[in-house]
Amino acid sequence: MRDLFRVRRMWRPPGELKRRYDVVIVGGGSHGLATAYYLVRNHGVKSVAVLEQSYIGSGAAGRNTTIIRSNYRTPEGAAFYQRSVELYEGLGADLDFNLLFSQQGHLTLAHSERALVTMTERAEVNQLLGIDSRLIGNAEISKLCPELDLSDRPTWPVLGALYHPPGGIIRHDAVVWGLARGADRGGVEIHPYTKVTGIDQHAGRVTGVRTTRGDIECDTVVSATAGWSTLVCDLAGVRLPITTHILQACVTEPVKPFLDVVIVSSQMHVYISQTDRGEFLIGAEIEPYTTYRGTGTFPFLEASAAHVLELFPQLERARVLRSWTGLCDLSPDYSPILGKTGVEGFHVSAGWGTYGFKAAPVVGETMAQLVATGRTPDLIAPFELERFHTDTLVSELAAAAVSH
Ligand code: PYC
Repeated sequence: MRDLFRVRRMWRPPGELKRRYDVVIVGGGSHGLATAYYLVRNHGVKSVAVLEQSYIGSGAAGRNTTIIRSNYRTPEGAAFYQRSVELYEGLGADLDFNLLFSQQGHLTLAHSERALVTMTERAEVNQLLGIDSRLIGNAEISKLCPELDLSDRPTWPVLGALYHPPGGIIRHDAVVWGLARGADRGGVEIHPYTKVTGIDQHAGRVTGVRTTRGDIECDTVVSATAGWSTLVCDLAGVRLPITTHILQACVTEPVKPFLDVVIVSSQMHVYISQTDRGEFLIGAEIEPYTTYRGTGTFPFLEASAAHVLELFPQLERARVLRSWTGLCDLSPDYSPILGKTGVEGFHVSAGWGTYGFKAAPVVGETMAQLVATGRTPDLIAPFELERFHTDTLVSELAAAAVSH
């Protein structure tokens, strides 16, 4: 009888912090947990602690809009995100946990002749880079999304779309929980509510971290802290060329399922999908000002609602259930900053803007490889912090987020 009421935990409750681990990962979001998971899975590195200042998945991993895609414009970005989609495709089976990954297709709408030209070019570049992506007309859009208003009623009628069939959505909290469980089963310790307050070094090499629960010695520290990256890297004396902005999103109350494709309108800075719970998930572009503000704004709700109704007037009576903001760490070239820094043994995953969650598995795989072997994997070599000193930027501006 007692067993009936026993709580089945997905990972062990945190115990005391040890005095030493081989690897300390700062940030218990999708990138930190994925790095821990692949360290164990691919390299057998088990002496790993993941330190999270709040509960796991409380940062960007729990505040994104769950979109997965790989239709990037640069060879570096396309190869990187393509690998991420591949890993996401097998991740549920790998973790033995249903991540509700729905590769329902991703449509970026064109509302002008100019946008059609840009999207034709983007489709061609995507195809050259091996990405499944093409321009489609309204007849095909209407088959994929019969409920979308394709008439000339909207202020900016739809003229076509960039179609990316492997794109889709996934349950973000399931990704966090599945990775946490996988890492925990491999022996990784997960310590929520443990804030890093200092990073110790000796002779240019990391030697440990200080936390609100005591000091730890270690050989390697990985910062995977998204919007907080500049603050954590400051502790190591590593300056990142990053500004932190907020991105806002909201969901409506659940309605009967009718949207099974991701719709993006760059013109209106809005993207929409329907979650497995039936909610319409609506997001906007980042706010142009820098802030760590955690509350949303009414202008976001007003503008997003107006834009969604241009596309789906039948949602007129749907009520907004909740809204939130997420912190986005934006780099100057809209590509991530990944790998080694000037401090030996201190590695970063940062500069994610609004496209970090979709990279979680490939970040985990490559950062784990870097930590375990000391060598930077080819896939992330173009994204090293060093590029801002060697002027070898990877400009992903044209495909990074919704409004480009
Ligand atoms: O890069 O796909 C994306 C994205 C969606 C929402 C924000 N960014």
